[in-house]
Amino acid sequence: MEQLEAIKEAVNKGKRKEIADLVQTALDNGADPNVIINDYMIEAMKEVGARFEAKKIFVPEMMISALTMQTGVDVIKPLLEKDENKTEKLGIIVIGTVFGDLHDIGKNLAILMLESAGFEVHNIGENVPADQFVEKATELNANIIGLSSLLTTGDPYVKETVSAIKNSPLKDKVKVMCGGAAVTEKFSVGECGADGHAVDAIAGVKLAKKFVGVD
Ligand code: B12
Repeated sequence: MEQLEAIKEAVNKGKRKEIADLVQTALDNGADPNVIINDYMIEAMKEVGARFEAKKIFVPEMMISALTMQTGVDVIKPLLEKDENKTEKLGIIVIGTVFGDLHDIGKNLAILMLESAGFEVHNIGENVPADQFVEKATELNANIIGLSSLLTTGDPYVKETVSAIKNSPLKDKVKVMCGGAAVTEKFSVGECGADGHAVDAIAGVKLAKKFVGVD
């Protein structure tokens, strides 16, 4: 579909004024909301990241693409949001981006998908120190803590946060899952001791369901 390529192009080039109409038209023509996000918007952001790395663009352009993606996701959001009539929750999840890291798009998408799957999710924001994950999960009696990390400079904070959780009374009550472009299964589970790693938001939902014993 022509609009799907136009959506990718709009995120890539940061055409923020055009994105809402493009997404709405694609939806009206029957495009799947998950396909728009995963196969076109996220793909565009990967290309943006690669151009940034190659020094072809700089932080402002990266920011405009991010805002464009957010504007597009806002159009899709109501279609993915939880069914308010579903009263029984699968579990309580606390999610934040680790200390030093301000990236929030992936975390927010993971939250959207987890909520639409039936979890109660508490977004504790970005640049979150280790002890705040522990405090919030304790206060809310959470079943799962989700960490998002996009910067490799955040690796020590992923490690510190997982350690803080595993050295707290939450140890036997809460499962920890990690996501975001900077973390791998090997690092987050193997080196930091998290209970699981999710390559994307869909994998995050599968993992969270596994943690609470639902399939
Ligand atoms: C957009 C962007 C920005 C925006 C962020 C805007 C925002 N509101 O988030 C801005 C411009 C602010 C920015 C700033 C910086 N950025 Co930046 N950014 C990106 C970019 C292009 C896209 C990230 C993104 O949103 N992707 C789309 C989302 C949907 O994907 P995602 O985050 O991976 O999330 C998915 C999964 O990973 C998963 N997921 C994510 N989190 C979680 C959590 C859980 C619990 C679960 C289950 C799943 C999950 O689900 C999501 C959906 O499937 C990436 C490139 C890239 N390839 O990632 C660089 C990138 C991450 N940035 C980078 C850098 C270097 C920076 C800066 C340091 C630049 C600078 N010199 O200032 C600053 C750091 C600021 C800070 N302190 O955080 C580097 C990091 C390199 C590294 N190895 O560490 C990257 C990789 C670009 C590059 N190739 O060089 N950035």
